[in-house]
Amino acid sequence: MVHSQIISALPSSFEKARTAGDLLFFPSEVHEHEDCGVKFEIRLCPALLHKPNIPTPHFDAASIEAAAATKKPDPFAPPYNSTLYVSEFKDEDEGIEYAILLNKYSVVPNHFLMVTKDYQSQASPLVPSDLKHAYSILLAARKAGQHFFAFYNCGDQSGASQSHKHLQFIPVEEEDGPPLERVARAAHIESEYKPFALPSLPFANHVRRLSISPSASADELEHKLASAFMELLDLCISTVRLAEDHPAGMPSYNVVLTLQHLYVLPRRWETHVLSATGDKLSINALGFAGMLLVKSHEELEAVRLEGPAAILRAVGCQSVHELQVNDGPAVDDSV
Ligand code: B4P
Repeated sequence: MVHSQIISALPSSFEKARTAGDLLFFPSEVHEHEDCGVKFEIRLCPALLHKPNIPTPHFDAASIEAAAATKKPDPFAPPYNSTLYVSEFKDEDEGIEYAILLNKYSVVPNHFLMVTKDYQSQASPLVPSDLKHAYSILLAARKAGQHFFAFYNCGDQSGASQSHKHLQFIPVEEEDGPPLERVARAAHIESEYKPFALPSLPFANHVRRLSISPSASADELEHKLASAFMELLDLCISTVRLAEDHPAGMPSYNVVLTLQHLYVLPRRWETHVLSATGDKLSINALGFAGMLLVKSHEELEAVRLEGPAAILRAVGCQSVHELQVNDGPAVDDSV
């Protein structure tokens, strides 16, 4: 019930926040570019050049403590801006409280966030309750005839700009989700119950097909999503440990969740320097879902020239899926 109320409250909340000036909407246009079998959507949004640039936070304990000491405001801690606030709820099993907030810097209408009310780190993995509620929101949207997917930018190199745990939800026009989802749906896989990789993509990608009945109980939903996530996270950690030039520290990764698939994409770097312009392009989970964001025509041309898949390979990891499938996840605990 709470999940469907979120979906039904979105349009009026969005208009109210925009009219009040608390939500900034940046118009954009989408350019398609096919690469490695993916119909990438490159969104050109020149207005974002005027958005204040939030530096990527560091997620180690010392940096978080230092940020707290400077009393830098945390936009995802209560009290919330009343026009960006949509609702809140509590997971009765885990006792975790969540708030639903509209994205203050919106490129797509009705883009919203599910944040933990208590401070949790954006470098921490998703927990079963996060996954269950995220999926339930996607399900509620589908019941209302709308299509959303969820994403999570986890860690220093993931493209996250806020250190307080937040999952994001963005609407898509097509029933078959973001561009990456169309590739996953078309994939012939060996088993519905095992992780797989999309071999046409030049970067490491770990995917699980979710065979979840819309009438599944909350417990069943939580169990299936949590075990799928743990399997993918194990593979992601194994991929990172096998990567030759991976930065030291906790692994960073992006998560994409649709009604049919869960994806974990390991990361090496947050940004890619475009060879044609020298500009730094920040990539988050949306980039791996097949939706890249550029702020000028020059950046658009530079992305087309270099190719979105090669850019994602540069900020992602090399796939070692074959090795993992043949030998089982190679986890070196000494690293
Ligand atoms: P993060 O996980 O930390 O970072 P992000 O999504 O990569 O966005 P970033 O902040 O780096 O912005 P960018 O210029 O790249 O998420 C933080 C989220 O909280 C963001 O959605 C942010 O806007 C939002 N937020 C920050 N302060 C807030 C506040 N006070 N109250 C409520 N929300 C707050 O990108 C600009 C925007 O475009 C972002 O919303 C981004 O998600 C979106 N975007 C990026 N690529 C896109 C694409 N291909 N298509 C559509 N939208 C895209």
